[in-house]
Amino acid sequence: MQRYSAFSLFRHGLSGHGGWRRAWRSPEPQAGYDVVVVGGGGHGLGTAYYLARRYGVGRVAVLERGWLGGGNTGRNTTIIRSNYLQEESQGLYELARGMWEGLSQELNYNVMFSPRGVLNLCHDEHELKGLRRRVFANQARGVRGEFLSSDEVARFCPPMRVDCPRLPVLGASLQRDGGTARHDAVAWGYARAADGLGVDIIENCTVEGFDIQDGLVRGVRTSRGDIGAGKVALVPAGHSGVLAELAGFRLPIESRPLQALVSEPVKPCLDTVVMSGAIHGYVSQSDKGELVIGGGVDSYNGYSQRGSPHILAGSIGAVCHLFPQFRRLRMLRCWGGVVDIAPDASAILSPTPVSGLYINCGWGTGGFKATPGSALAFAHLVAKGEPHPLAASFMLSRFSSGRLIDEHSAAAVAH
Ligand code: FAD
Ligand code: PYC
Repeated sequence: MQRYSAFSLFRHGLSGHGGWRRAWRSPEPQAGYDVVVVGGGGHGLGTAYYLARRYGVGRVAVLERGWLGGGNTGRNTTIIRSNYLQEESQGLYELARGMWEGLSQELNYNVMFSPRGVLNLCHDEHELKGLRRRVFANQARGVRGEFLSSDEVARFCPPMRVDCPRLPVLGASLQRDGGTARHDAVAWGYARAADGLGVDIIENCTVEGFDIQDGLVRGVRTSRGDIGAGKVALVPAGHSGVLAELAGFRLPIESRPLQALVSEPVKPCLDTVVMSGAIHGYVSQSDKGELVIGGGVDSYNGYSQRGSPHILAGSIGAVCHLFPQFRRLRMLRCWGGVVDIAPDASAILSPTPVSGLYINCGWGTGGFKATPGSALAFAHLVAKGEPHPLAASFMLSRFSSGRLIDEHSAAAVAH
């Protein structure tokens, strides 16, 4: 891999920047691999990277039906935090949050991790109690979090109106080491580093079926031909149910559109992330100056990468309530992604009823923050055939044992 540094930037500058190599190759699919990863989002590319880097798996391919990061990885609003309620989630999300701190160095690619703090607001007494409980649960297990009174919120985030008569801000949880990162860079950084370790990244390659013999997966059928595989690792987010059906089993997953939008760019005016689950709105400011705004999921299942206009209108209304000065901004663009939601709002990293076939899904509205931890834990499961210690509770078996990991209260956006 051609390393990026201030020196290499200077050296290439002397020759007009004509000498840079492509960040990753575009290889033709080989006849077979030790592991085929399906899905070229952050989680799939990260899985391939850790399989090669940490677990020494030799022949790995990532198959992506479109372009890298064109799924939810490139459509999300980039919020990173680990302030979940349940112990199992705190372990996995905090593993990921810690990994963000060194990810740019590990990948030699700037993922622009910005720990600018994440505020979760509460607007009534009931919510306040729930949020305090979550802060205590976080503090008890070493996840950094604190509770701010209404006055403290006003001092921490001066542009926000905390005394709005209809929706007063009674307080907020604050995770100071949460923040944002650049979503595309995460996909590109993992792709480049994985490619440097010999992983074949194959775009425009849709998996259309599986070769399963006597309950054991032997390969995948794709739009670019059949590819043999010792193991297959599915990481298709909103299309998890579609791939499970092709492999002959069902998942407890609903796929729903989730939308976001950005304003025209303005000068720096908001230096933290503000979220309110109760009024279905959240906002942060990107490095380009755009306000990044999102809201709740659509109320019906679907695969459309656009959503219902009234959901967006509601989110904009909520944000303008908290920040009346944003009312005058023009909105630049909006989009949607298809998110994969499990009944307990927690992820699934698991073997499947087909031997050699593994699945990583269910991250729903909140999987971007988990990308490095999820990818590492999934690579562990696929390479060793046994769960990573921090992900052992996230198997499919929890839906028959009843040991659910209920995170509805900690999901950032209302389901
Ligand atoms: P994806 O990036 O969706 O990758 C899956 C890939 O699989 C896709 O590229 C798809 O093309 C490919 N694929 C599917 N079927 C096939 C097939 N048959 N063959 C080959 N390839 C296939 N999370 C947060 O933590 N913070 C946030 O602020 C946040 N905001 C969000 C805002 C929005 C609007 C959306 C939509 C999501 C948000 N999320 C957020 C959730 C987050 O984006 C996802 O949980 C996460 O990005 C999932 O990553 P992934 O790599 O698993 O999926
Ligand atoms: O999970 O923190 C989150 C999140 C924020 C916006 C969408 N998801």
